[in-house]
Amino acid sequence: MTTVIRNGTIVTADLTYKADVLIEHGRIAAIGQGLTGDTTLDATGCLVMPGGIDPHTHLEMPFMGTYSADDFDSGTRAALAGGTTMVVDFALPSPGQGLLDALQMWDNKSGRAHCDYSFHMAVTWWDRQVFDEMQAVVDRGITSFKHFMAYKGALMVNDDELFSSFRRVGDLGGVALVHAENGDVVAELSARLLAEGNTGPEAHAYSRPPQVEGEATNRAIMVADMAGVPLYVVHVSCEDSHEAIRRARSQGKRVWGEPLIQHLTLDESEYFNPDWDHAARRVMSPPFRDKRHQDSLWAGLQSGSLSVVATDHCAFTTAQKRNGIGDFTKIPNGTGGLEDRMPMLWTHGVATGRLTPNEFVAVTSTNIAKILGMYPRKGAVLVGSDADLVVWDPEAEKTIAAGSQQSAIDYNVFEGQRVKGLPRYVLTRGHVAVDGGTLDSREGHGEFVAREPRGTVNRALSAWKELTAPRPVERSGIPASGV
Ligand code: DUC
Ligand code: ZN
Ligand code: ZN
Ligand code: ZN
Repeated sequence: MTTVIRNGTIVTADLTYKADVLIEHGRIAAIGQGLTGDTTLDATGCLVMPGGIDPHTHLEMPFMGTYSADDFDSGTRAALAGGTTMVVDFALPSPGQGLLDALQMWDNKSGRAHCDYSFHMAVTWWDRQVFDEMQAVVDRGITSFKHFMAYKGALMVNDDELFSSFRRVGDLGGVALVHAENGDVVAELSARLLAEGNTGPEAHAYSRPPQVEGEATNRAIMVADMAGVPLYVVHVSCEDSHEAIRRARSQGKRVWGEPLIQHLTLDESEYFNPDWDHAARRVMSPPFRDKRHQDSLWAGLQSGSLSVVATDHCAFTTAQKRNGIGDFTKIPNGTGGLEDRMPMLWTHGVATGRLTPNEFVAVTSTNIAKILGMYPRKGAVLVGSDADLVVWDPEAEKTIAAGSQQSAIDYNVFEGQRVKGLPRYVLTRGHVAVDGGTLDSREGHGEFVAREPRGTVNRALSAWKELTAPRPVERSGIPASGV
């Protein structure tokens, strides 16, 4: 059985041209003029692009006393409905739990996936066992390791652990990921705010000002430089963090920044909504910022100093959010966005002229496929690539509404937003999962994507050289004690 996508315009990260795409056995078999197949999908007036890759999701994750509400079933349905054909989730060992043990848990959950997926491995504690197991994790095709510099007492690692783990990731040819917020300062600010009677969701934003993110991002960059490891900074929300990334990149360091669609389009005024539920539903870390920071993020995407747009999809129901009534530190942190990332970025990025369609493909798919070592199997429209494709109708419109979403939660942070630019067809390894507004995907269709290490040859860091023990200095005489 072959499928052909006819009469469309192919848009990749670097090319725009008219051609048909022939698909066979889940892969792109030919690209050219006048192709025919057993099934024809009409792409007249549409753009044929690599399916979106969301490298930052938390599906069915145990967190803050509960589990995130979207699992690999509803989460990957949401992804496909919005034009995203692959997610990268975080396998998260609880403190003391082995990496391979945690990986087994994520293997079990991900059997329900409707689209392809991969994992990042989180390093949430450090000892010899973790060090040893990291090799086996890389051998499984998981080459990116996440570190939390916040969530003190739970997921946070200290600088000594960060440095040790970064060195190990560098030696294994992997990439280090960081959630960059100064967890000690956040804990202190949170306790002070609560003690002063600030218990509402707006206090969440005050407990995590841009400075905590800027400081931690700078620190992570310097530690990565000393450790000799490429660094990917997740959910860059503010100029303070972006500025550190810009500077590092201008110095030749391999550092990438990932803004979220939420931070690009929603701002901190959401936390001052008089409706407690409205504000709490938008509590995530880092919090939404003001216009100045949003402008910085858009500028970063335009100039290339920021590389990827993700969601950090970590959805909680209103009932789960209400656990934090009377204490903002108990509101589960997280928002959804998987289904809306591509239409929202098209609407606010491409339709406004801030991004070209090629840049849209780069930041939603191709760049992360390269960073994570799965290009051109993913993130490309090339003969031999997986047929993970989106046929994008730039004229189609809808109003975002929780009532018609795939996500399992009872609201949507983008509720009521009008978007222009939607998928007409979405293909996951050649299977048509979205046809018009209709989702027809299959639980269990998704496969794990093993990834390649980046290698250790060009770590391309400014100051880094192998840290070898210095030759002991020869001295004559031994100083008297106390001198
Ligand atoms: N931030 C969130 O808002 N949720 C999940 C984890 C994180 O870092
Ligand atoms: Zn995070
Ligand atoms: Zn996250
Ligand atoms: Zn299949």
